[in-house]
Amino acid sequence: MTIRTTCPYCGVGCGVLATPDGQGGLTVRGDPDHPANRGRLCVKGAALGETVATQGRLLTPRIDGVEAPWDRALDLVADRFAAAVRDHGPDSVAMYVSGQLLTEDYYAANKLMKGFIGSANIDTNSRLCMASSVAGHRRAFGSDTVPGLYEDLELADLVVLTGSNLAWCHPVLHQRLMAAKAARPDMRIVVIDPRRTATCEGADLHLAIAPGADAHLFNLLLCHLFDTGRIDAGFMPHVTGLDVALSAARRADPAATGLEPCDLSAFLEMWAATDRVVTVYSQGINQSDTGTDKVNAILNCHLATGRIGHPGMGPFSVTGQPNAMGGREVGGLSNMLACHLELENPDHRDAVRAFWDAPRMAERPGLKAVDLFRAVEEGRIKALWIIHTNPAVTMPDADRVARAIAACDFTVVSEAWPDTDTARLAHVLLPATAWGEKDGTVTNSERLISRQRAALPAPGQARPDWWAVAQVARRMGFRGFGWTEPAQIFAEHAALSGVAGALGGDFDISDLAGADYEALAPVHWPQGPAQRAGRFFGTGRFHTPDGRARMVPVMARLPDHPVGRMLLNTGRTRDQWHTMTRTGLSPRLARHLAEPYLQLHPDDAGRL
Ligand SMILES: Nc1nc2c(c(=O)[nH]1)N[C@H]1C(S)=C(S)[C@@H](COP(=O)(O)OP(=O)(O)OC[C@H]3O[C@@H](n4cnc5c(=O)[nH]c(N)nc54)[C@H](O)[C@@H]3O)O[C@H]1N2
Ligand SMILES: Nc1nc2c(c(=O)[nH]1)N[C@H]1C(S)=C(S)[C@@H](COP(=O)(O)OP(=O)(O)OC[C@H]3O[C@@H](n4cnc5c(=O)[nH]c(N)nc54)[C@H](O)[C@@H]3O)O[C@H]1N2
Ligand code: SF4
Ligand SMILES: [Mo]
Repeated sequence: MTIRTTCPYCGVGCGVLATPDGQGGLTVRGDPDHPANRGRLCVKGAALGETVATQGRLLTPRIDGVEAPWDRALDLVADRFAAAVRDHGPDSVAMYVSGQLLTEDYYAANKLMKGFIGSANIDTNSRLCMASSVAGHRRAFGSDTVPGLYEDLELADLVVLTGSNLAWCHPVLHQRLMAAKAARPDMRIVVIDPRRTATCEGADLHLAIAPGADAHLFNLLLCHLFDTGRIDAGFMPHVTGLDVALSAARRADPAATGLEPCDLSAFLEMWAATDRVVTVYSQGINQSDTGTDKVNAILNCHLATGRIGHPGMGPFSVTGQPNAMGGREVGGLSNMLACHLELENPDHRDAVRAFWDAPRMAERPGLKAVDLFRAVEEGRIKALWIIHTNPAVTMPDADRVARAIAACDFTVVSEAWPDTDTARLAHVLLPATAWGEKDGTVTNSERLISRQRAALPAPGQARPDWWAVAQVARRMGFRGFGWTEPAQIFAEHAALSGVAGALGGDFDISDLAGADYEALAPVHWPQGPAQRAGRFFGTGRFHTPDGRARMVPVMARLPDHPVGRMLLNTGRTRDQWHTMTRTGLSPRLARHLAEPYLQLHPDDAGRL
């Protein structure tokens, strides 16, 4: 039987048809009916069948390296967490989770920490990824809302990709863009990236910007828009802060961008003269000490021109992980509450407290990833639970983080494979069902909710992550974790979003609370008749207290670094997923690049 499911890798969120081959394996192909990919898959998605063998998997709980029954492992985790809370307070425990969790797993973890343990010390690897965009959106729109749809990339007359290697990192979306350009060659594509990447091959213009100079560039653009009369007077009643944003932008320095004056002015005029413009951005913008400002410099230009929330126009932060967006919906960051509600807002907290019947709500933001591992290092975190992420490799200053985890009094790691750098440091290892075996939902970059469905049985004693969280919660004596299947968690999450909607929030999927979970077809939020177009902010109504968007003054600066020092940046390779625990299993995927690589210009290499 063929199962309709969703790819577990990038935020494009492609639909996959998976058919068990009868020998424990799967054959996969793209789902022609899925709106994100219409049957396409990239090479990673196409190789999924090569990664589902259970050999080498973590199949039994382990305590200090020794196999143990679930009951003992769960009792131990619950005891140690309860003891830490009792002896040192709720802020002495922490969870570090992942944008790769399914929404149901994520919801359970967030509910346990923020409503029952009573600490917001739960952060996610999305902190390393999307957090600048979240902060930029909240500053400008008053909510963390991605305004547009994938279709906007196809409908635009100009697509600007800045800090995004879309061809490698969101391949199917890139294929859609290339197909749109082939059908409509007048469409222009500009890539802004210090490196010449594979994405540049399909572009009309590559701007090899100086690393970190994007705020200079977009501030120059804002000035150019103003100076050439492109500010949309009709949209200005919906926006505040044009004057202050503009006066900050006036200090931008064309020389700082490192661009040839003719390329720079060509870009400024192309953007200014094109109504249907989409600016796509990703880690070249987000992963920066000025990431949030870079985001707002981009948003400012779209707000000033009213180019937002209409077909073919808008800023577009593409999410990296398959459920980074779902994580934002459940409030997986330590400074967010569920359903885009605000932790600092007492009305929001009360509403969630009442809905959860929560005994001890977190009242203030918890530790963010870097601070969280600092607290671990300093011994302030007595019990730590890491789920579906490998921070000993992927946190900044990874060796220091690994040492901190190793020194923690009590560390639990939920993993599908036993030998990751983080799993090796665990006191308790809990075996998780992986893609192909588990059930739930994910939300992609364009707010499309899709089901992941199990096509294979759970191997050994592997269990879903939500189940382990709920078991520990119950053993700690908490009510409200009695779910027996993910459908119940999804229904609860959807119902809670109705509470958020009633408070004026934009994430309201409450009409899915009673949906047939088994049959749930991919569905966009926003829901509801008025919003079927699926875009936000075209009407000029924002989620700020006065309903107007905020243009944020951005003081562009460049990264602080000694002159002449070599700057390295990081990035992805086309056929591997992060620390490669799954993609590393496919021989086909290893053929793209023979070895880990460093791209260095020969002149630089020679000089160094
Ligand atoms: N194959 C594959 N695909 C993936 C992933 C994977 O592991 N493997 N991971 C997923 C995840 S979680 C994420 S977050 C996304 C990330 O998707 P991307 O952000 O597209 O990935 P990166 O490879 O980090 O590319 C960022 C680009 O920004 C450029 N850059 C660096 N500094 C600057 C700057 O200052 N300004 C500008 N304009 N550009 C700059 C880099 O040279 C690089 O080409 O990919 C997702 N897709
Ligand atoms: N140097 C450098 N560091 C980076 C980045 C960079 O560009 N450069 N990018 C950052 C970004 S954007 C991101 S998103 C992060 C990603 O960083 P991570 O999320 O830490 O990387 P992954 O390798 O995807 O780790 C996922 C882990 O989950 C395990 N796993 C797989 N399936 C399951 C399951 O169903 N349940 C459980 N419990 N576990 C499972 C996998 O075996 C793997 O160990 O890295 C960040 N760190
Ligand atoms: S583009 Fe992303 S979601 Fe689609 S098949 Fe490739 S990795 Fe999976
Ligand atoms: Mo990411």
